[in-house]
Amino acid sequence: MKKTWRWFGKKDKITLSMLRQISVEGIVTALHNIPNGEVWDLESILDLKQYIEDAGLEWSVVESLPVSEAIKYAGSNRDKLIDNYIVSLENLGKAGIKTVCYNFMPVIDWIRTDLNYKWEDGTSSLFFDKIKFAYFDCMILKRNNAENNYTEEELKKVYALDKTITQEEKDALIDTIIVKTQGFINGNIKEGDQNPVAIFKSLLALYDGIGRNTLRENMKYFLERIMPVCEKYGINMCVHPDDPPYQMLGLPRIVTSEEDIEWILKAVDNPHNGLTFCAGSLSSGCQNDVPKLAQKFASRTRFIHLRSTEILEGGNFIEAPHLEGRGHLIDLVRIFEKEDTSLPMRVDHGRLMLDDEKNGYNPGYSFYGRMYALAQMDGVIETVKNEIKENII
Ligand code: DNO
Repeated sequence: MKKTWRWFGKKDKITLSMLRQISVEGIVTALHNIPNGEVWDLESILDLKQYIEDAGLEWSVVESLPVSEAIKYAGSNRDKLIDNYIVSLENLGKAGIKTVCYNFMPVIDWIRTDLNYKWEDGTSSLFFDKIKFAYFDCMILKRNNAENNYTEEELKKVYALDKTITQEEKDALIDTIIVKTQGFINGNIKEGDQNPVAIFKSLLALYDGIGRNTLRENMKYFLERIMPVCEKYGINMCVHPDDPPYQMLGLPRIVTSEEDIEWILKAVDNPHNGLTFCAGSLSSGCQNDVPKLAQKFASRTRFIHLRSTEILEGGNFIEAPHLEGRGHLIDLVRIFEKEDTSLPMRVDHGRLMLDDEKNGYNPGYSFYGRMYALAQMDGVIETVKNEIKENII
């Protein structure tokens, strides 16, 4: 595996020279300054590429080249937006950057209710609390028929929470779910936007009447249109699973399970239509046996996110330490190292620890936390390489 790191560009407080010191080999990044839907021009791509190479690294993966909402819900301007996407891919291809991660989640990318869940040892991590999420859905968004998505027992807890929750806690929940989490990965809503709940609701309304089948067809349409440019330049598209991998907020989610992934890979059966194997996202769905999925989809995997979660009682889930939890990362390294030793891998979502918070590093995208996880995985990778060499596995 090639050891890569998600870096948020020249403004990232974590610098490339820091990454050189901790054995990172490749960079995963995007042109974060270009608004969603606009073309990534060749000059900007080459400029960032050169900046990365000057630091002795390479730009291994684009994460993400975002797919605009109108492509997902098939708005009237989707063809124009796909044309722009194709030009961006062409420019990336000309620059020799050939692995492109994207997702096809409507409106909202990853979802957590808590970005600073405290562990007993003083570190903190991301957390998803089903009741808090249901509270956001039923009592803050007041989505039509939201109650139908929760059990009676869950709703009782939601109503009980309503009696004790403070305005400050409500604001924090809104900020976490639809502003902060989305904000630093270039989501639909940015820090400073007025009335994010109203913006969010109008985005949800774009998907009224759009179910899983329609979204699948729209994804197929998008993939079919971009495959020729991918073939021309040898670009591998790799879709990121939905995080968490189940239906939420009445929105269709279509990259959640073995059946979903199989559908996508078969619908456009082209080696350039590949997968980002995000063990963290997949492990937070109880339907998924992560090593089994890795085994099945290894040959179409183009990029790996090593991260693990633990599903807790009541539908909550937490980011597990990288060597624990439902991600079974040691098994995954064995599977993927046998498949292709050059697959780019990044550790994902480290804890906040030591000086991470003080230095203003983002939850999930910490420095010390990810460095620690990278060192753990580095040890696993070297051990597995040796197992393969000695014919032990
Ligand atoms: C969250 C990330 C996602 C991912 C996108 C890819 O931490 O894994 O935001 O980058 O879904 O498009």
